[in-house]
Amino acid sequence: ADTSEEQKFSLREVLDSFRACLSENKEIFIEDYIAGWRGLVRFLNSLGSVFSFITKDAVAKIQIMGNHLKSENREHYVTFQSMVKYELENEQVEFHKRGNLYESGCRTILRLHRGLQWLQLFLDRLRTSTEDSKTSVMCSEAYNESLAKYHPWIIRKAAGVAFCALPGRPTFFEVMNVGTPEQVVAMLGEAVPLIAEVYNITEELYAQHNMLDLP
Ligand code: 1PX
Repeated sequence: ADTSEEQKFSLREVLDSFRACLSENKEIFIEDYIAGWRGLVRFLNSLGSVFSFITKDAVAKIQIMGNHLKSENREHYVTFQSMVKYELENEQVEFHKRGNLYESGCRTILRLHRGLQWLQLFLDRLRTSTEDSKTSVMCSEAYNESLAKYHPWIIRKAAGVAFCALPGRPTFFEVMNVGTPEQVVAMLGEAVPLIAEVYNITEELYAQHNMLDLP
């Protein structure tokens, strides 16, 4: 087979990873969750280098989690639930001030988790959009309702500039590589509730342990 074809990103793979990350008893597998994020980063990178300041931070966080998955403590980094238990019991979580536990899994996943809320809001807007809807507007609305509240002015400003570089809806749908616009909308209809479920389970877990504001 043509390798360039095999390498081609499809948003379906991302969806498959987020589906695989949910266990039967509603735990979240770190490895699949991170695989989902790797796919998202690949997608964003394929849209151009304007977005590299965004992917750089996501890549750094993916890397931190990758290190945990390979570390001698990896048996504790199977699910979010096992990670939270392990890090809390071993005082690997900072609650008040950012210190030298910068690589804690809990604070790292919290950042990605906030990004997932943006994704859920954005994909839902894409799903219900019409041909003349602007991706940049959908993207910034989703951002303002989610990640923006955690970001300082300078990052919000840079994000706003990057959003303006997003391709229009027809190109965006093509790059997703899922098929016709109707097929994209159908896939989004599956993706949004799935991502919402992963988001909600994580949110509840973090709320239970008062970890929604980790520095
Ligand atoms: C079909 C749609 C697919 C789109 C894929 C897009 C992938 C989204 C990637 C979003 C990554 C967001 C992670 C943000 C983590 C974060 O908040 N980090 C900040 C705090 O980190 P710290 O360790 O210091 O506590 C950090 O300061 C962030 C820096 C730069 C990123 C800020 C902009 C985020 C914009 C998110 C919207 C992505 C637009 C993609 C357009 C398609």
